[in-house]
Amino acid sequence: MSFFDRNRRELERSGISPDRLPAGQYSTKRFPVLHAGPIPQADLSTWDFSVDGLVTEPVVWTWEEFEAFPRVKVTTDIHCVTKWSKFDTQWQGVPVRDIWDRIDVSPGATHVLVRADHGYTANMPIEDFLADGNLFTNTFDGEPLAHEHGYPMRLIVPHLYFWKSVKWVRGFTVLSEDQPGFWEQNGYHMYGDPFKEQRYWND
Ligand SMILES: Nc1nc2c(c(=O)[nH]1)N[C@H]1C(S)=C(S)[C@@H](COP(=O)(O)O)O[C@H]1N2
Ligand SMILES: [Mo]
Repeated sequence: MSFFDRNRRELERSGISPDRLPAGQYSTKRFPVLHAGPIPQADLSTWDFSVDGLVTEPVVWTWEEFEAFPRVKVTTDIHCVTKWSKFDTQWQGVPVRDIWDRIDVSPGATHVLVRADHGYTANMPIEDFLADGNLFTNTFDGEPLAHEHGYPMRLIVPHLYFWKSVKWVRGFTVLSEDQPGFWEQNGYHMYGDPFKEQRYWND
């Protein structure tokens, strides 16, 4: 039996339905660290979060302003394109939907490009950006977010491959068409549904 088959059986034995594990994935209890480039140094006194593009007026929030927004808790599974999945991860943060409700989007908007420190970006349709369970979060499993996992804030979009869950997030640009982000320019799928195994351009 292959490693993947064994892993799937172990999952079932531990009481988690294997339906939750997308094809080609294995379950891990570890939390691997993956990113391109160095870990940004966060300075909360100069940190800001900006929204631009197809909005009637660009918005910039300071750390203090963002911190004041109401938070919710989410428990969810995450799926990385490098084949690990992690079950029942816990996050606390501001729902993306609530941030969206604070901005004034112009007609014709279809997609967003989420931006991070050091120029990392990830694209997605607005509908996916606003999905239930998506948060701008600064905790993981009840602890402050570690530097390597995105401190002071990351996005989580659990229903897409984890490269869309932008660490060190600094804002987003509202677009009238889809535009590839960092990995999407480098061979990863424009959408990235783990349950359809949309890993690379031709998947
Ligand atoms: N800013 C930024 N966010 C990023 C990345 C990155 O390189 N830069 N890598 C993505 C990829 S490919 C993955 S798999 C996840 C990994 O998150 P983790 O290190 O917390 O497991 O972060 C995503 N978010
Ligand atoms: Mo990744």
